[in-house]
Amino acid sequence: MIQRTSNDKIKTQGERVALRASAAEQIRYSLLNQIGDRSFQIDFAADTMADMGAAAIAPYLDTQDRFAFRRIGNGNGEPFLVIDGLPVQDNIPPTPQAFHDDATVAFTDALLLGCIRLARLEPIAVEYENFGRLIRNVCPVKSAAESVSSHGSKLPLEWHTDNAYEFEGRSRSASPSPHFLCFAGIRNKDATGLPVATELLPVTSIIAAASNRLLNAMQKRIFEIKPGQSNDRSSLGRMPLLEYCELSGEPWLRFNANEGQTVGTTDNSKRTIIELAELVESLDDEIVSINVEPGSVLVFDNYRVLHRRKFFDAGDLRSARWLRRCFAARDRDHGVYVDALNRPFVWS
Ligand SMILES: O=C(O)CCC(=O)C(=O)O
Ligand SMILES: [Fe+2]
Repeated sequence: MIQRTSNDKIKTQGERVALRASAAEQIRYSLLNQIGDRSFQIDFAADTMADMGAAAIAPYLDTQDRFAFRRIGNGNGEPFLVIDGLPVQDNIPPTPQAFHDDATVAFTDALLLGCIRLARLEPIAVEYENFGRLIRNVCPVKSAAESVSSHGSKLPLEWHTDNAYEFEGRSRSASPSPHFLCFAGIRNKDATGLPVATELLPVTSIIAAASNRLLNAMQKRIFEIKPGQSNDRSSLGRMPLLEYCELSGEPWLRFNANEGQTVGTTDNSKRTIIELAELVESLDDEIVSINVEPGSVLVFDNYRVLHRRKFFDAGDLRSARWLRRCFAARDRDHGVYVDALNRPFVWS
């Protein structure tokens, strides 16, 4: 879907699936029926939960909706997909402090995983973050309020790619960066009752605004990529920021504007990082702002958009903003398993 902006450029609005108002109750009924009185351990039962969620949603999609799911998973349509109109879970527990019993939100998780399945993507976790658990609670955590992470709130999360390592399909020796980030909304209000946006900046918008000199420098192997605050993986040296996908020709970017995350080791690389950070800061008109509300799911291509979240006042932590987040890949076999048999979704 596209929209013309004031300067007559085409601004992406992403792939969209808006379910009919009557669908939500039917999806709820179907999913509750499938879940029955069973309890699910998501880290072992993600495939079953994805099947249930997909089976509940699929009958209410029209042809255009199905194509939208296919395009996002193929990595060659718009770089993000928003699904609206899903049923909202009953009996939502208080917002956790980082971790909690995942079984309490199995209904929401099944819908999130169902969307991932409908996009023909594979849910994955990484050993080096979130204790290898498949789904992360993106929520303000008291002890992490000032961290630059999905558990923080007081500081902005500046424009970034999550876990910017090798791209999917590029390296056989290490697990790639998560190709897709997928979020389901459970609560999304700050202390004043306003939603907290997840902001996206398409890589194509950055490329369009960059000088040739900057684009050339971004493709050189002169950058060091440090791990995010939420993980302890080692840093990667001699990486380019910009590469092009061999299959789709789409530009893929790895970048993190948070202090000390994407580092230059030469004058040229240091200058390039400053220039790129200034450029992305200047592209206000290109930002797409998504509120991941209860009943919506956001899937975005972590290689084709940067994302950020501004600082916010979390308010009472028990009713604070809470998203469920899952990484997804196009192919599970592109990653290196920690223990494929016993931990079937976890890459090292
Ligand atoms: O809080 C958000 O909207 C985004 C958080 C984020 O950057 C992440 O979970 O990777
Ligand atoms: Fe992130």
